[in-house]
Amino acid sequence: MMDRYSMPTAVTKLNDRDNDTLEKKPFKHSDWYNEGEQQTQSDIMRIICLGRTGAGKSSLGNTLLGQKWFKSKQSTKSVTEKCAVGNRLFKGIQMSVVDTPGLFDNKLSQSECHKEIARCIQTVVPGPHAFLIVIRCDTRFTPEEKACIIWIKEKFGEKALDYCIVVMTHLDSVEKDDQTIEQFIKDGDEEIKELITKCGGRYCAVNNDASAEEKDIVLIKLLQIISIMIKANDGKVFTNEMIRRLTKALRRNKEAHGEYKMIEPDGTINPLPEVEEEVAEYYQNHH
Ligand SMILES: Nc1nc2c(ncn2[C@@H]2O[C@H](COP(=O)(O)OP(=O)(O)O)[C@@H](O)[C@H]2O)c(=O)[nH]1
Ligand SMILES: [Mg+2]
Repeated sequence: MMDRYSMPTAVTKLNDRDNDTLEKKPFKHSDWYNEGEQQTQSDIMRIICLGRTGAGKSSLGNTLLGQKWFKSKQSTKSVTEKCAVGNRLFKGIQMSVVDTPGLFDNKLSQSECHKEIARCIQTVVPGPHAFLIVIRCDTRFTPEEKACIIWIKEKFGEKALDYCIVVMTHLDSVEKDDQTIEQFIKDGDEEIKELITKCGGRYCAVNNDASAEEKDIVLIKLLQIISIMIKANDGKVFTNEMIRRLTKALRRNKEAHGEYKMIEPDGTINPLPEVEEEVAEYYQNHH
């Protein structure tokens, strides 16, 4: 019988390439944008980490940024956590990474959740290039994680799945058992396969405790998956009615009050009340 789960060739090819080749391939902005285009604000690669508390979002964010930028915690007891932003210039690519609180935990009220969405999305206008769905490969899938596709569809719409990549943290625990991630997925939970399949077969695995060199290799793989995904999305960032409304609210605010400092040097976000209201209103009308 054929395996229910099969990876698209693009991803398989990436896995087959050896790391030497990956390291030697320089990254150019033209991988994402047309040759000759000047780098502007909109050339920033915007990535959002989503997942439950304890999934490894902040650690993954730090792996991507190459430094301990976001606070990461041992305890899964969530203190009020907020979205935050970090940046890195990596192999010619200016990245902006947004860390989020556990939006899949069902611990936040609807209005708190929508506030966090507003806070997160206003830092990635005109839209993100990628949503990373962060899960762990050392613990069982939680019911909230199983429902994450429904959550994403509900909050961002079906099209958002074209921009999702599953990132599995705690790869060290799989490797400790002398397994590869491919074996782990193949032999593992049907629901993880389903999640990966719903995300177009796009996934990668990371040990956030690995050496800086190993982590940069994972980042290169991830950037290649994002690159392939962007091409499949005709070079377009993810947008929807909510993001368009939020973008307009930001513009109106700028016209009325001038430039405002949305992101502090430490990565914390100053939310704009008008944007929060716009997003809250959008969700009221769409539920
Ligand atoms: N061994 C190992 N520990 C990890 C890995 N990723 C995250 N952690 C740990 O898992 C815990 C939760 O991670 P954190 O990034 O704070 O999760 P978040 O709540 O999703 O932001 C922390 O103690 C991290 O140090 C990994 O790949 N391997
Ligand atoms: Mg965190």
